[in-house]
Amino acid sequence: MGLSGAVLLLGNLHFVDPEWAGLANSPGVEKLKEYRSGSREDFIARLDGGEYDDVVALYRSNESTNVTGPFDEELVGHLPKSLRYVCHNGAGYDNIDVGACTKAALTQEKGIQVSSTPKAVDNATADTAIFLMLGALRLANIPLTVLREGRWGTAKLPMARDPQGKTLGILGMGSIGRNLAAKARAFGMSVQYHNRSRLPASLEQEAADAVYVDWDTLLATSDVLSLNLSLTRATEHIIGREQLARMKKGVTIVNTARGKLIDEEALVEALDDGDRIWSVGLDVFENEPAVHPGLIANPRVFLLPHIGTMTHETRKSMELLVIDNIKSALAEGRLLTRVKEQDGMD
Ligand SMILES: *[C@@H]1O[C@H](CO)[C@@H](O)[C@H](O)[C@H]1NC(C)=O
Ligand SMILES: *[C@@H]1O[C@H](CO)[C@@H](O)[C@H](O)[C@H]1NC(C)=O
Ligand SMILES: *[C@@H]1O[C@H](CO)[C@@H](O)[C@H](O)[C@H]1NC(C)=O
Ligand SMILES: *[C@@H]1O[C@H](CO)[C@@H](O)[C@H](O)[C@H]1NC(C)=O
Ligand SMILES: CC(=O)N[C@H]1CO[C@H](CO)[C@@H](O)[C@@H]1O
Repeated sequence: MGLSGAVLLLGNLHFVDPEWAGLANSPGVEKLKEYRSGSREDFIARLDGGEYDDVVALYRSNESTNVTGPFDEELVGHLPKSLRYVCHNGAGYDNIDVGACTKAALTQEKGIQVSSTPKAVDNATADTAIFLMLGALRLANIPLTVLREGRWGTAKLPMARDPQGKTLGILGMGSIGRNLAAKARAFGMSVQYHNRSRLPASLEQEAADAVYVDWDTLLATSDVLSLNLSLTRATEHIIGREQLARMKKGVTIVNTARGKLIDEEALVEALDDGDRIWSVGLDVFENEPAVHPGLIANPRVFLLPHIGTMTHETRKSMELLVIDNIKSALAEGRLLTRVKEQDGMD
């Protein structure tokens, strides 16, 4: 059961302007409207003035936070009664108050459903984890710096490590973790994982037959530990002083998920304490874009400025997935990738 009405673009598009224009011919789409730039005050005034009273679905670019401010309870309170779907571009949606959208059921006829773009980020994020893992095992920061500083030939280069024969431990076995597991196999690694619940056999197969182990075993026996779990109150600083102390001597730690999963102060201390940690590879930080000076100062740390999904192909796939969510919502009354907090909502 589809529905019809206008679709509103909030913020900018980078790759899919033609597909956005093409949406006008899609079932249920009566009109395309755009609010690419402006301010929160202006946008709210237009909402209150009835300019968007025919809008049933909204394309929300991640950078639209920059235009309208956060998609919080206040903003949700001004949305038109006609609005049923918010299709967000981003795997993370911490800048949307999903609870307020769900609760809008009290004022809206049926509440507002929200979609994000998981899956589309899997390959790029897993690739980044592999890149960081190899970079960290190779202590790549040291030779890269030596070359650029013109010290090749005079500086001493360290002997590094291969991934072959090592054990990769993955914490949080979602679809990114499973993608990473399959890729790690190609480097001759054995893969183990820990998740709050063990995966069903079919998903373990997708994860290249990764072996389920308990938390202690994961910490004590992984040569490389990669984090791929969501940040919640329960997982903040899941890697702290105590966990670092329980890790295998000479471990390499990789994080492409969220910076706050690691207590950065404790990590810097552990890095500075002899050879307990071989190396670290990070794409995310506790207080981005600030990076702990102890990490910058340590040559065994391989750093990236949160570029996990920053490729043409992946950013385009993400934008296309937002368009596909809108199409499916209007034609069939169903989002393709609704956020898990709204499981069971209808
Ligand atoms: C999305 O926007 C938030 C700020 O609202 C920013 O912190 C985050 O890095 C952005 N993510 C992407 C993938 O651009
Ligand atoms: C939005 O971000 C752009 C750069 O990405 C910046 O030039 C502009 O000033 C920002 N606008 C607002 C309203 O913060
Ligand atoms: C990741 O890449 C593989 C190989 O190209 C492809 O088959 C797969 O569909 C991609 N995964 C996702 C979730 O897009
Ligand atoms: C991992 O554990 C979490 C929490 O129990 C669960 O929500 C998630 O579905 C698990 N992952 C898989 C793929 O089973
Ligand atoms: C923080 C982060 O990137 N977590 C992701 C790990 O993988 C699961 C499953 O793909 C995602 O749901 C999380 O967002």
